[in-house]
Amino acid sequence: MKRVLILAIVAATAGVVFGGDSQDRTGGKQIRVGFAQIGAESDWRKANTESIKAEAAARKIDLKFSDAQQKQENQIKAIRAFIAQGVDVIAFSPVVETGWEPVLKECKRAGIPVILTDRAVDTQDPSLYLTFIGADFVEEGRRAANWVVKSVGDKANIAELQGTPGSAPAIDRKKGFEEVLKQHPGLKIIKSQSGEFTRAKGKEVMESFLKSPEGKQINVLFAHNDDMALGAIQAIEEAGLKPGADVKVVSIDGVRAAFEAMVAGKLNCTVECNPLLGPQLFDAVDAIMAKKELPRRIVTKESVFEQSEAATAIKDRKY
Ligand code: GYE
Repeated sequence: MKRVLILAIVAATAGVVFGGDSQDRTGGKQIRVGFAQIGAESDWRKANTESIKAEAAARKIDLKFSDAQQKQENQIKAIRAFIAQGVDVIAFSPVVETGWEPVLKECKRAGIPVILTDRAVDTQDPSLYLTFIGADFVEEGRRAANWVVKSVGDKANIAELQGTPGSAPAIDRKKGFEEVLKQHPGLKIIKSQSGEFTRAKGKEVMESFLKSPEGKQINVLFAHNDDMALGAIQAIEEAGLKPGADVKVVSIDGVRAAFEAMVAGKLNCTVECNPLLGPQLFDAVDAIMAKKELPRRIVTKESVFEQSEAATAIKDRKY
C-alpha cells in the first residue's frame, strides 16, 4: 500500500493540553460559539459542516451556525450578528483571502477571540485571530504535480480547473502545482479556468476546454477539488473520450465519490484534504476557555491515494 501519512499536527507551543469538560470552566454556563460557514458547494464542505455540528453537539456547545452561500458579505453579516449576541468564540472559514480586516477588528474590539478554520486570510496584523486550523494547500498542489511527474512523465498538456477565485485553496494549490512544473518544462498548462469548486461548473468548463482548438491535445486534468473533477469526467465521457486513460485525472480532497470514480477507473489520483476539523476546532475552543495558549497554526493530517489502492482504501473513508 502506497499510502503515506505525511503530516501530523504541528503544535508549535509546548505544553498546550487540549480537551476536558467544557461546562466546568465556564462555571456551568454553556459555551457559545458562532461559526460562519462558506456554503455547501462540495462534498468536502458538507463533510466539514457535519463534523463541526456533530462535535459541537457531542460537547454540548451552543453552536450558532450560519451558511453564507458562497458570499463574503453574508459571512461578514453573520460574524457581526455573532458579535451582537456576545458569543464566547467566533470561528469561520473565509471564502476569499482578502477584505476581512474591518470585521476582524470589530471582533477584537468586542474582545471575542477568532479561530480560522480550513482557509486563511490575508492580513498583516497577527493580532486579528488566535489560530488557523487547516491543511497546507501549497503542499497539496505539489503532491498533485508530483503524481503527474511520477505517473504520466515529463511531457503532458494539462488542463486546470481552479477553485473559487481569490480563495486560499485556489491560490495555493495552483502555486504548489506550478512550483513543481517549473522543473519540468515539458509539462504545460494549456487551459486554466475557475470551476468554482462545483460539479456543475467543472463539467461546463471542461466541455468548453474540450471544444476549444487545443481541446484534442489535453491529456491530463488537474482539478483543485474532486467535485470539479467528477463533473469534468462526465464532460470527457460525453465527448467520447475515456477519463482515466485518454485524459488522466488528478484532483484534491479525497471524498468518497472520488474513491468510487477511482475504483471505476475514471479518476487516477486524489490528494487528501481532511474536512473533519470539528474535533480540532473545539479542542481549540476548549483551550481558549481554559485560558491556555494556542499554537498559531494547526496543520491537519493528510495522504495521497492512487487508483490501485482505491478499492481497499474506500472501506476506511469517513466522508
Ligand atoms: O477543497 C473544496 C471546498 O477550502 C479545502 O473548499 C476547502 C475547499 C475544498 O469547496 O472542495
